[in-house]
Amino acid sequence: MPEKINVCAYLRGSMDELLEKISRIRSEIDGFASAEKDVAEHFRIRFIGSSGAVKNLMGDMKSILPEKRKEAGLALNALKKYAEEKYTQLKESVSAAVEEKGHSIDLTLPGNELPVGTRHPISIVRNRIVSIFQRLGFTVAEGPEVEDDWHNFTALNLPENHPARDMQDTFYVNQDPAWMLRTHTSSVQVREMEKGYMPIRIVCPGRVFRNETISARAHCFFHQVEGLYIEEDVSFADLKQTLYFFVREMFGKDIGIRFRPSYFPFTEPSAEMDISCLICGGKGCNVCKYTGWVEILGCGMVHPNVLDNCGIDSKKYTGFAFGMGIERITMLKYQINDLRLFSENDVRFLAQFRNAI
Ligand code: 2NL
Repeated sequence: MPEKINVCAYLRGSMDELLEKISRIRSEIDGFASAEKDVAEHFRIRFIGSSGAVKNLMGDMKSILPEKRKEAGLALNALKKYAEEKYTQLKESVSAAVEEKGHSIDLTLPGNELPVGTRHPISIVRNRIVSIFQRLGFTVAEGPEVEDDWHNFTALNLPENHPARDMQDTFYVNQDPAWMLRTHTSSVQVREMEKGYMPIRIVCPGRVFRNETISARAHCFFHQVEGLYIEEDVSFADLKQTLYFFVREMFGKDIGIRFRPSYFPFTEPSAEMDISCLICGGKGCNVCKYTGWVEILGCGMVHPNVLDNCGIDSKKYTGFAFGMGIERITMLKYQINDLRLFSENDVRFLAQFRNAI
């Protein structure tokens, strides 16, 4: 019966075909060696996945003679196992290569934030003040925090019974009136004048000490920048222009200034400089106490007695000097209302100045 023979030949052909396909797939599997991540994935889709080559061959089973199905099934299962083992191998080689090359990082993930410190607002403002004066030709001078009476008081024309020397204001070392924590950085300027060079154009930033009860507006230490310029023919006009340049650089071009007559033992004449209130722009608020102006520094022409005390001929040379509290300027610039914040080192306060300039 030719028909039956034909059918058998067709089915025998199917078994041979299946075995041939299996062997072709095996050699294709053997060709996979790369340790690349996407090659392993490509392998999985090509052979193991739900529409992979092995699964496809399962569909061929229906054209296999029933008595041959067991053999075909075994061959297919062996192929499936072969492909899976190869896939495991490929994956392992991928992770080994990743370890070796150090490529296990997912570069698309956001980075881990590293805890970095911030500059203290007092340092930020001190650096700005100093650099403005450096651009005008001033250099920085520093000196000791423990001073003797001469450099802190006497040379600066502070008479023996001047209230500034009072035990209540000054921290004396072991109650000895000859030694103290400096009450201003003018003592550094005295030391500089005594060196005997000319001209003098310096700024002196530093920490100073006053014996005060700690509150929102007063502290037992604070920071100052003092400035001194001595040469022949230095005038009060030079002082005004220098300080006007400073405040415009520090607070912006729209700032208004005014000078009020004042008194300091070490300058004559003396003045205090106000700037227009940064908070209300001059309209009046509680920062400027409804005057539209806030005081930012004291200044004046160096008293001839101070020049003479430091070995400078007061008939030949004149000079101006000024002093400002860094805390005060910082509070105005960043609208800080309590002096104690500067020394508590609360990171929630300090971190706010991460991007300050
Ligand atoms: C203020 C006022 C001032 C000075 C400091 C000074 C220094 C020398 C000679 C003369 Cl060596 N004067 N310094 C002058 C006027 C005012 O400071 O309110 N400071 C926070």
